[in-house]
Amino acid sequence: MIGDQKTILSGVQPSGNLTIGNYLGAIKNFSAFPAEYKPFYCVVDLHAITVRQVPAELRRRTYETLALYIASGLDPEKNVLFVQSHVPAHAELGWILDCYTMFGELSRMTQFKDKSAKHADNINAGLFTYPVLMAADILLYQADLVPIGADQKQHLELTRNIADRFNQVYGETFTVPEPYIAATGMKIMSLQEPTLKMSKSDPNPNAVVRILDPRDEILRKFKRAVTDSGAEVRFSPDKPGVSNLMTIYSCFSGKTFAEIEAEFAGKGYGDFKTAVGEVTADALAPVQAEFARLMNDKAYLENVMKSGAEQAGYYARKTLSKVRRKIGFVN
Ligand code: ATP
Ligand code: LTN
Repeated sequence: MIGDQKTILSGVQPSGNLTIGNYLGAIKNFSAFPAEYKPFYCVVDLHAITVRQVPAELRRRTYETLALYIASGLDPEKNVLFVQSHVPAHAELGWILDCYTMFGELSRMTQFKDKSAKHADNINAGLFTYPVLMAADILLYQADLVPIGADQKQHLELTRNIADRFNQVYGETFTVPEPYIAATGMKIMSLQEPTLKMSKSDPNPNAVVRILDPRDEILRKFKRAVTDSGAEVRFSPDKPGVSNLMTIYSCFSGKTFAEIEAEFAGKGYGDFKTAVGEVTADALAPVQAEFARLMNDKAYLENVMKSGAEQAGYYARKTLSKVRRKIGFVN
């Protein structure tokens, strides 16, 4: 809450080619909030370097992620779109909040455990304190609502604990945020191992459909998607593959699970997988076209970044100066 205005903040890492999991679990929902909320969406490049990045790729993906935000319906006139490292207050508040976060709390974070296992040669301190930087992102803008995929719930719970702890020591300083997790699309699973999250860093290209995949590739990946025994299109825990495809189909078509089950009653998995591919490719086509147009206009994207950083910086500095005063730093 800034003044009497409710705020929203979320972020996506520029660390890979975004998947339909990122799209359905996060970005697509960003434009669906009522106008009374002031929305902040950042490209979290500081978070991305917790894993080794190729500099030229990081730079390109930062532009791409911003372009995808806009192509997915976020109007820069109505949303503050910015790059995290352009607002130094994130790193500053991150450090301060490190001192109000316990080692034990961070040790319990499942993303840290997963990523440590995946990057065993580079378990750096930033990977460990990652969730504190995320808390800083959120608390700087006094966010009331944080749209995230289900995998980020634990980080949000930690953010709430840090905010509560700080407020208890120093008096009301931070808004304690609520997660917003969309009912469907909260967790899109891998097309090859449907019990695992679809992850943009999955080494198996067939497991992941990317927002920018060409139409024929989207169709091919869905045709190869792993399904379950039986031949019935039915949403059920013992059919993780089919249920995941139904979730994707439902998100892109707006149809309910019951409608989808009726539509494919008596038809095989083959027809169903073709339909999921088509509805996905159709839904992504306008996003891809707009993305291509934006990527040809770097100057425009840089203007958006600049204006976003100015606006975000204004609010971030306000919170940071409040925090500094409460802690006892000399201004
Ligand atoms: P990685 O898979 O490499 O760990 P990621 O895609 O999970 O990366 P982010 O780029 O930080 O990580 O994710 C951005 C947003 O997309 C987050 O809100 C996250 O919860 C959401 N998200 C990511 N994958 C999925 C998925 N499979 N289903 C739903 N939401 C997802
Ligand atoms: N940790 C998130 C990305 C992220 C984020 C945020 C999400 C960084 N800062 C602030 C919401 C709010 C991830 O890995 N998906």
